[in-house]
Amino acid sequence: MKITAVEAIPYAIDYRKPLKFASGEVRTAEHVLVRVHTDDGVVGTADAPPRPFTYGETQASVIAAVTGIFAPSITGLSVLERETVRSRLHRTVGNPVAKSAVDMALWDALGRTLGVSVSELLGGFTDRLRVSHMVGFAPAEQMVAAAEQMRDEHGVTAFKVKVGRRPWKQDTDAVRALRTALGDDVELYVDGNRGWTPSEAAQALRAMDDLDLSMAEELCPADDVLGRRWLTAQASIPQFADESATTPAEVARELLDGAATGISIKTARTGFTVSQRVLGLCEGLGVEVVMGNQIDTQVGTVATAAFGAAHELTSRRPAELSNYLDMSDDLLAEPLVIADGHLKVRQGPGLGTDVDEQKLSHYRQDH
Ligand code: MUC
Ligand code: MG
Repeated sequence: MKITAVEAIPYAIDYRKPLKFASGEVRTAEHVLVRVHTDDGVVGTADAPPRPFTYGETQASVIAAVTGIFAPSITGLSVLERETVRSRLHRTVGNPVAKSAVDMALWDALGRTLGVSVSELLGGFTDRLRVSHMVGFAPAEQMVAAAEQMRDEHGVTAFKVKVGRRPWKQDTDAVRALRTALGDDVELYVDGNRGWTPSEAAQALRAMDDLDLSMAEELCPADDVLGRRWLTAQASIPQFADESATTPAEVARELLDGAATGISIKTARTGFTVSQRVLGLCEGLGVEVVMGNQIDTQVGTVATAAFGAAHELTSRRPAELSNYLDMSDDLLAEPLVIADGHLKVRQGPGLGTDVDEQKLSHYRQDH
């Protein structure tokens, strides 16, 4: 059960359709596959999707943190010593994506060692999640077509629409076109990725007041301290914090400041160990959560689904699990399936993230 090595393998897979949003765009998944090896011959796997525009990490910085700092500090520990691993990882500030991949690979190794699924180890609440799809920037008719395709091919009826462009009317027109085309029964919500000022966000929300949005995410930056409080105080729908709430302390600050009324949990940046702390905090404060998507591959999506399905609160809202469908290829040996608007959690042992080794050797960039 002892950790003998931690590998960080860079790879790149193109998107067929890039995802564009207010803080950036992703054309290629330039990620790092993290593998934790144990002395029993067990290998735990997780994906690290660096997002320089959100957390400052890059593929190179993830590899440097994992191999240069984290691997030496946890080698020799047992896979059961998760809290010691967490404490050692958190001696280093920042690097949330690198830390999370090590944490999730460790949980995968633990599940494989014990012969049980990670979702059951975490809580085992349900075996499937309703899926929400993120619709990126494009002309309104293309955004409508993308949503209709997801509905028709996969039965998805919940959509997060990217907003935050200037002038804001192009976004509110696109959301209106989606509501008109998809009808009243689909769930629609918006994510601004910090693109607007608080006053632009207030105007845009007023312009969409009749569109029955279920929530709005990160419309303006957390650094607009009073502006965000002002916006949240007047909003008629919950204001979710995403990239402004990446640690339990940031979550506490955003909520107690009145700057947000809901929290997006992303396993890609808080792993399983810290995501459970964020979840407990939200539950204690009586705050809703959504399982977010860090533009995840199938390996990352498996982790989000395992965590989301493990707990009651995380399985209430549709989880953002479908954007891997826009990739040209993936690493999982057995692809995920979204049907009737739901994704079933992988059965164990571990996370069930068995990687296709031929694909990995094709896409890896270190040889
Ligand atoms: C989201 O919810 O913001 C965009 C950047 C990122 O890291 O995640 C996405 C989606
Ligand atoms: Mg977001």
